[in-house]
Amino acid sequence: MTTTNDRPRLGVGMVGYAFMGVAHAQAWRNAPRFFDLPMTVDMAVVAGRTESAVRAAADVQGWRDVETDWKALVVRDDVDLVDICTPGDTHAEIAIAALEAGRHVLCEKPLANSVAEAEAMVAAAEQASGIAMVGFTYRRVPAIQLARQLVADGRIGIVRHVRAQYLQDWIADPQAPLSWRLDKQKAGSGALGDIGAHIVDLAQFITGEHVTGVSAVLETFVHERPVASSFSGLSGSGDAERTGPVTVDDAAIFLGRMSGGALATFEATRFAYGRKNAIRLEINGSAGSLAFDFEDMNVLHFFDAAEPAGTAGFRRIVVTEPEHPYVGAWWPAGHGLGYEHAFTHQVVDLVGGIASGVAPTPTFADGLAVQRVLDAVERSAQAQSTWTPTGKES
Ligand code: 4PW
Repeated sequence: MTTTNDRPRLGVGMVGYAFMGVAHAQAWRNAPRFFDLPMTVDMAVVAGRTESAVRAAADVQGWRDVETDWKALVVRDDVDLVDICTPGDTHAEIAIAALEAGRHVLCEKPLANSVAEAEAMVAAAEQASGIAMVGFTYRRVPAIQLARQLVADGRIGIVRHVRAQYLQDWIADPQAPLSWRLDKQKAGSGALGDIGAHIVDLAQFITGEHVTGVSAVLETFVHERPVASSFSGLSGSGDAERTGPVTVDDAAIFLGRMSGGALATFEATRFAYGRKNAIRLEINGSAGSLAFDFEDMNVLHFFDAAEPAGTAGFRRIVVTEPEHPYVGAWWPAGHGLGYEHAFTHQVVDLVGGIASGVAPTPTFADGLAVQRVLDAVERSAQAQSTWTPTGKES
């Protein structure tokens, strides 16, 4: 086995260090410790606007140096890859600058705040020498990989239905404070882009099909919230005296048609009390069904319609055997993986892609494909063109 020192170095510069930055930093730290990577990862530098805060984050997360301006980070000699963990309004500018500077890019989802921005990012990626990847991390949960494999192997036959939900509850309380995720300028949209983007990507990833059209409703239930006095992760406390507007959707529900003929339903909400990070997918095909819930993320349920009716039933597959993708690098069978592992797998595949020169998916083009669906959802919800009133409206 080659020693770490024989391998080419990959200098990483991360922009943003909050929730997503924490998740990405642990991935950069852990990937080389659990996987045999073809490159030596150097966690060179992290950027943030406030020097004291970014220094504190660098110490905790393991970055060698800090910058207070991302523009300085992307052109540093010790940075080969720029990892973008900022709100969506900055993705396009940072990614395009980094690609033009010859850097590889990993960009958090959704790719951008608009189709136009996402198109510009795809155009920059096409011209660039570097690899560009978007962080639809849940693709790299082993049970999701197994679901895709079973569909590709024809184990559920022709896909008839995709039922996809992403349910959280962190703003179900009207007193939950404002954060950038509730600000259209920063986030582009609300539940739709923040979590709906994941289930659109997963539906397309697992089935190998794409969404061809949608009919949507969006709703904002709470229009005014306390201004945050502190915020971390997905929770914070609000100022008792001051409120501000919510400018995004709280929930998005839409029907879709898939390119292979399936009907799909999508629901993204942060108002589902008791559901913390429930990504629920059920796929029904002509020969069987699959079901997954991220809150039990090491398990995939599989129904095989060929089994005798008397004993048929959903089989609970615990996806922790070493033969499943990524799993063998971690713990013995049955010990399970968590939220953070998919971020580590993302780094493993990205570093492998850079070393081999073959861009890993999801590419920026995949990110643009999801962005087009989000945009269609917003246009459909605004137009209400396929909305047919029942005649009993109140
Ligand atoms: O995966 C999810 C994100 O994409 C996280 O659980 C939170 O919701 C943070 O942003 C979205």
